[in-house]
Amino acid sequence: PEEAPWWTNAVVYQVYPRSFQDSDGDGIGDLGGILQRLDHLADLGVDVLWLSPVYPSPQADNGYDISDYQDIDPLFGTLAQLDELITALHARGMKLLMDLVVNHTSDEHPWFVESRSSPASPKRDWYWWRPPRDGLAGGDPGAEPTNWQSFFSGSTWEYDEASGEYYLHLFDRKQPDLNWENPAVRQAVYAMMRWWLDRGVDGFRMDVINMISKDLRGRDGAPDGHLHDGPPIPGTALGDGSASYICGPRIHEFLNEMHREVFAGRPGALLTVGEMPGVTVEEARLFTDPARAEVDMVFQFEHVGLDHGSSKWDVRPLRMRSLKASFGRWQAGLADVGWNSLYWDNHDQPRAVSRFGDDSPEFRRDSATCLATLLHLHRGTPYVYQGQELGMANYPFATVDGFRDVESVNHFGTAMVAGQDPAAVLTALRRMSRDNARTPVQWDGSPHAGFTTGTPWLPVNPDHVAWNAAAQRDDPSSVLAHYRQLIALRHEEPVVALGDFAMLLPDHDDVYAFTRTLDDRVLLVVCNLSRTPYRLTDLLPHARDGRWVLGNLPDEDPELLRPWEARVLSIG
Ligand code: ISL
Repeated sequence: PEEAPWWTNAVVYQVYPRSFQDSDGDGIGDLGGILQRLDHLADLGVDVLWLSPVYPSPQADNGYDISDYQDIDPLFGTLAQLDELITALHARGMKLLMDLVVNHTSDEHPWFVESRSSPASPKRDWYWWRPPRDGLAGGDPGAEPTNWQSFFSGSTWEYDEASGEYYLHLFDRKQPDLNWENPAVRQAVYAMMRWWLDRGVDGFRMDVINMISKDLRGRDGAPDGHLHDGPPIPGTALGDGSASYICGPRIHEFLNEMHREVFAGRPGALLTVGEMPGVTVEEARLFTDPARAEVDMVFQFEHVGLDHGSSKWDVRPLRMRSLKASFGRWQAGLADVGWNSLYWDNHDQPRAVSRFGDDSPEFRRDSATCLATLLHLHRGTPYVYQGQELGMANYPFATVDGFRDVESVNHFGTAMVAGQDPAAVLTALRRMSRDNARTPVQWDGSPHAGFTTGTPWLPVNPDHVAWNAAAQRDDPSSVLAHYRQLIALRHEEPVVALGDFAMLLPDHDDVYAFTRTLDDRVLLVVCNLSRTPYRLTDLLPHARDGRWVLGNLPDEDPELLRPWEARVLSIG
């Protein structure tokens, strides 16, 4: 068989630069700060650093609104520092993955400024401009070309008085969507990507890349986009347009073209990961089938949607069994072709220890390490989000004024206009807001946790006094030490990277168990996702003869699986 790609035994670490480490006292993390903290990454043993956007940006969505693709925002530093980061990472055997945000630009990007300047502009067609609905005046309620709801509340269409037309923005109004139907747009993006690869970056994490192909054709291809209205969303005047832009008609063609124009034939070990909300297992098989040359792996969203009701703000209790069913399907679906990416945390999700684990003082450490073991022993490439390796938890937001994220702020505003109960909205924000993941990394127990000498842009979690990197670094029982072990295990044991996955006890409510098998090496992984102790040998008799490989609690009683205990045993 062909040699497995290098990223099958790699672990990726995500840095959200604004909250990682500040080096100049302005309260916002920067490249200088990342350069100071590379020892932390080396000590953890990660292989790749994925850097969330550092490009020039008005920061309407913390850098996911880019106004210049080929420079660094002074907020974060300079291109010279980015070059320095590439060199420093490579010297330590690590790689740099840049964030590629090309579904949309900032409205302050020169491309959009030009596009907006006139319907006759040669760049008009680089974005999605549409007239008001037949018979309605632009700007009137309901005159939007389609009824789609934006990810960040309100319509996806913003009216432009000057030209009497609307432009499309799936996210904030300051994030107009690029028109990938236009070949000149695609070539401009590919040229920019080649420029970064020539500079030495090792690949890209591609933001909402499964949304770049949109179906806005009307009957006979006429641009009367209202034919694409989506099903109504209860409680709003808007609809769900996702059928017209999630994995749209030309998505595979575009990604294959990008591969050909940017990556094919390039020397070096590159990595591409497509962020794909709403992607199905069946689509993911196509995206990650090496023979199709699209992307190496995708981020899917099924498991982080299990506690969503009608929206992410309608928080539902999470059944561990549905988590098993979901992960199990993805493991099976991408077993013979394709590849999984594995994540709990990122900058868009609440902290996993608070959401899937148990962040009470008694079980925080054990549930953080249990969840980590579960994830890292799956087949796929694990991603660690900054602070996850320290057991960082959700922030205790007291009032709505504490939130900074555009999604949270817009949601609160919209909910108030709709007459919802402010206390209930605050409760949902506390659980689900993306700002939970965006508080500064807790480096030590000092007042701003070693993150900044100034005032942090988002406050440090008060729990940093006890939960911080300095306290954990030399503690063999820490969350940090456990992550170090899991990462080393993937490097050392081919079965962790490449073994076949088989789910055990699919109907058990609390115990998540599976095997990984490669030739005659078999690992049994058992994780107790609850406060209830179980007799392990009753559940899984073959655990009795297992030899200890790794665990998150001291190896005391082989018969008993304690609350939030995780064990990896060798049974082959
Ligand atoms: O967090 C979400 C809202 O509930 C997701 O829908 C999120 O917006 C989606 O995962 C896309 O995320 C990516 O693109 C966004 C950006 O705000 C996110 O930070 C980014 O990860 C727009 O660029």
